[in-house]
Amino acid sequence: MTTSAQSDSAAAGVFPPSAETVAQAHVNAEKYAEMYEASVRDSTGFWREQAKRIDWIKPFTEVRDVDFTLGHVKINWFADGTLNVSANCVDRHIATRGDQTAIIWEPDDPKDPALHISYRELGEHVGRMANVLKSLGIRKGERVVIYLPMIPEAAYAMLACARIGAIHSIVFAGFSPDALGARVNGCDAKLVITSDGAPRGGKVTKLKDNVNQALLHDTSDVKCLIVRRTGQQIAFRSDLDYWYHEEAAKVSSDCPPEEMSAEDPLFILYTSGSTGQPKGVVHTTGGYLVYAALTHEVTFDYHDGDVYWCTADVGWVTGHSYIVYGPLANGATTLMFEGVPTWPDASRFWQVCEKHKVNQFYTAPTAIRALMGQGTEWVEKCDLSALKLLGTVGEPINPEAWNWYNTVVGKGRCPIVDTWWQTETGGHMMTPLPGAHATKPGSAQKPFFGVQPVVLDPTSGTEIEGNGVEGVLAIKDSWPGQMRTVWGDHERFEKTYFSDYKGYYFSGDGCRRDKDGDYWITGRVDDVINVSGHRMGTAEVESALVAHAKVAEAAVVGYPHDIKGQGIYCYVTLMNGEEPSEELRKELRAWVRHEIGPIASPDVIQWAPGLPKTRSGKIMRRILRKIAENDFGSLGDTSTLADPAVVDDLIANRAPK
Ligand code: 6R9
Repeated sequence: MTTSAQSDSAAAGVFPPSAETVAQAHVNAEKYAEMYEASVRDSTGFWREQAKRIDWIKPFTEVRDVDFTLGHVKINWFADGTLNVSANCVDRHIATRGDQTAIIWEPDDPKDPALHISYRELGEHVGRMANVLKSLGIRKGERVVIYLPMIPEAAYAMLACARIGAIHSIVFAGFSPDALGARVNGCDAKLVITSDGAPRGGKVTKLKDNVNQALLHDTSDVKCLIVRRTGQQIAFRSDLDYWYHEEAAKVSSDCPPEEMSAEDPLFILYTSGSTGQPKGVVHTTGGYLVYAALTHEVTFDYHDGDVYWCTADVGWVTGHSYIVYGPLANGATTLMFEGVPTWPDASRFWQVCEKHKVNQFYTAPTAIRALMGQGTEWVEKCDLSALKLLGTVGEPINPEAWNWYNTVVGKGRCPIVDTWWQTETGGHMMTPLPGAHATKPGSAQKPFFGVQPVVLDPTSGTEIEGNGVEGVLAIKDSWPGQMRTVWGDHERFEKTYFSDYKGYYFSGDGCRRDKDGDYWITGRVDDVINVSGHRMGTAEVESALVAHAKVAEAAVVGYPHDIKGQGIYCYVTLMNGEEPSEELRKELRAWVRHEIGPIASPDVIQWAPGLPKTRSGKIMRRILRKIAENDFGSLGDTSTLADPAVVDDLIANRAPK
């Protein structure tokens, strides 16, 4: 029942939590205020207490050692403590909840049976896989690339690496062989774990073939461990390839966990930035786990016995923190889904919710928008009465999609947590908490415990105080889940995040703080675009395009796209003598997909005889963005261009979207 106070607020775009939500929540408004204040006033005391939620082998004495000064950036949490992440996510639960389901696995094809893997079984799988890794010669500190579909073995592989102290680097299975190869080389991996094929939406990607192509020019001896998923034919490299099921049969499931320092790396995850090739974001052991576990419990208001489902892929940070590490550290039941929202039909998500009685559901705005376009009947025919909470992540959510999610999926009774965070932050940074905040469609609302967001003036870099202000978003102090460095390039780490605004961690996002002090993310302020919640550097797409023999120059920008949030708009200048054609457009699209992967497929390619450049040769992306957005009235000052006529030509010859 909606009270009249609630419906008045709803009309104003504010949705207070129901009395029932507040009553059951771990954190209500008073507790949030009190804990937040304590977390900022006494960061050391707060996190010393929170760190008790995980098991330490040797307790830490020092909570934090942090410096954000350019040239001296260091971030250490709980540094002299030791622990093992897999022991925390698996072993410690076996005594108390060994028979409880740890992972529900829902396969791509709904006709195939789901799996329920208990904590005890998870322990056996992880131990066995850990012993297989050891038998293949993987030692503590070495890197293992995981290139797998969304199958339980992906979680086993992550935890097996953690168990023996190997550092995993997951590459999303939708990435091309080239992108995979670059990441394998980037972290100097000794082993790639993959599968024969990856079923998704009824189609199969030949993952092992991709690995073979990726390693084709590799002169080192990268081994490959292959999980049998589809049973299809593969090209087996006899000296370097191993079937997982054969190796697993040779080892025991008993593998004692390695004692790791809190600051030993747990994983590397490559992510896009505004310049250059993707960088390897490094997360470490103790702080990351404390932060992933606490945010999972508090943001989703997870309670023992709940069934929690995050629809992300483990190839992205969301899958790391909120399918595997956070939930399993909390002894939760976490659902892993191999498929896609629209296959066999647009009710798949909701059927899975009904089938497994999902209590918390966490997805991306792009999926909501895509499903919204299919109509409400796909949702309405499913029983969603188990749902207690909905979440979104990855990009700003437009109020229309938020309202649809709220009314059609949540029936107006499930709080929506719009979680703003990044690969770099390890876990949620700003989000409403279900029992503490009245939500507003599109607002990421309030900082999580220990997070001190500031709105900076983009030019002067000074903090803009007060409410009703807008600027760029930075964070004032460290939190345990923060990334520690860029793999192999600490200087790049400092330059990317600590050089533009001295003394702060710079997020790359713009934001607004409204009159109530609630935060609204306005999108990236750098050359990163967000396509269907996937982060991509325009520079990466540009370098893929110019690698094509017929392309002389390319500039890539984002433009508003109804479903994807942002689409990829490419301005392409051809080599002298090359003629634009539809065929060439198709060829370039296929080329980029091949170079990076289908997620980078250009939406629009416009032939550009010239690009707008300053006299010093810098491409003026601001103008290209405006043209891509059809916003010709506000091109701004074009007088500094070397050849202002270029702009008229680009406007006159816009490509169809
Ligand atoms: C977790 C994740 C990070 C970028 C981030 C921002 C955008 C993420 C958002 C959001 C508005 C939200 N972003 N969550 N924008 N509202 N709730 O997505 O990590 O892939 O590294 O992307 O995504 O622009 O800077 P990642």
